[in-house]
Amino acid sequence: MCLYAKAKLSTRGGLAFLLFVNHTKDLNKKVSVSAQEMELENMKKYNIAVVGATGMVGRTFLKVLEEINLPVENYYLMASARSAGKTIKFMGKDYVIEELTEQSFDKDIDIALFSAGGSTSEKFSPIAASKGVVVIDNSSAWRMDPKVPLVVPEVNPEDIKWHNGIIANPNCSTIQAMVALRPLQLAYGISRIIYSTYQAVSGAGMGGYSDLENGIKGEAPKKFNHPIFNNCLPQIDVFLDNGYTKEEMKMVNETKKILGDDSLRITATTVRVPVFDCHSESINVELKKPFDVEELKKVLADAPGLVLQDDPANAVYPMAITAKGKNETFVGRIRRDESIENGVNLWVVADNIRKGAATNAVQIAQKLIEMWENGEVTR
Ligand code: NAP
Ligand code: 3JM
Repeated sequence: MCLYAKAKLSTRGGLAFLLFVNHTKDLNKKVSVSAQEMELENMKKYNIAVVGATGMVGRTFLKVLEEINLPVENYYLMASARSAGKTIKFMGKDYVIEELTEQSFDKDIDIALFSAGGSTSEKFSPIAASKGVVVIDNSSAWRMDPKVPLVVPEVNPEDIKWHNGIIANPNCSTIQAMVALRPLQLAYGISRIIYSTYQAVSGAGMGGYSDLENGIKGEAPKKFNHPIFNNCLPQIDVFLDNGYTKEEMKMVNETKKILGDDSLRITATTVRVPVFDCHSESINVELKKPFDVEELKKVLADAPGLVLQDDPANAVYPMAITAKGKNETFVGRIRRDESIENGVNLWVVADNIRKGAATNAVQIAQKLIEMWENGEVTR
């Protein structure tokens, strides 16, 4: 099922690696090959900017980029004036942080990975796009724009093809749900979804992290409205007129757009819990067709980017502490919902800053480069 394989010489340790992009579980697998198989000279290299490089997501972008080995000539790391001039170690070098300005994209940049908040993205993404840069944006600013594809590479990679300079990365809670739900949609059809989330403080950036760290020491919160230590906050993002939070409506609307089905009935309750990393979600799904639980588990076990951890007898199920640092999404506690016809319950966990943000965006970049190389998308 490999869609594309490209030679890439890694400078680290003088070893040669194949950059191997596919839609199996080994999305980012590196395969060692001999130097003779390399066609490095012929390979185009790209320039990538990381906007918001000093933040929680931005720093993870850098880690994932170090691991994935894209064909890159130059990286540019950008943040606000507060960080300009500071250095960050990346790819074994010291990079100086540049201030993001209207002139930042006047140089030859192919892809910009944005994670600098909604208003920064609203202002600077169109400027970058107007200069030929493809923006992969982590904020909610563009996600529901009909001209902007909203992409999870395991689910709807073909949507990348109709981009107009901006590709949106979904909300962290939506991404991991999509990886688990798409295989069920394909196998059985989905009519209704009930999301209940248990979200880590890292989803609220450096400020969220500090609130839990300082809260443990008895200090008052700065980022959240209430203490998060020893507490659960049934509010993520602001409240809307319908009584839902913006985070809840992001899950509802983004799910419909990614799964391509406006008729889906969806409700969500999103909760911040005193966990540093990884979001956990209880997902109740009403399927359109009858199913056998063991067959459904097999469907999930075979799905791209998803790992089945479901052995209740041995207390095996996905957990935040075991998902931390991983690029995959984990699913378990799979059981029939006996209160409705064709209902099933899932417990889905992923590293919200990796698959929920940085990993997903870098995978979009990887897929875009593959499409450029294959001629499926023109530069
Ligand atoms: P964070 O830790 O607070 O970092 C914010 C980053 O944005 C910092 O690098 C900051 O630079 C930069 N920034 C802020 N204002 C800027 C400006 N005017 N110009 C340039 N850079 C600016 O937050 P985070 O957790 O990394 O999240 C960043 C954004 O990513 C969020 O606001 C959200 O939109 C998005 N996000 C998405 C997901 C997802 O689910 N896909 C998850 C989490 C976050 P300084 O260090 O210079 O201040
Ligand atoms: C996750 O600009 C902001 O206030 C960003 C708020 C934010 C978002 C968002 O709406 O872009 C913080 C954390 C997200 C997100 O992924 O939707």
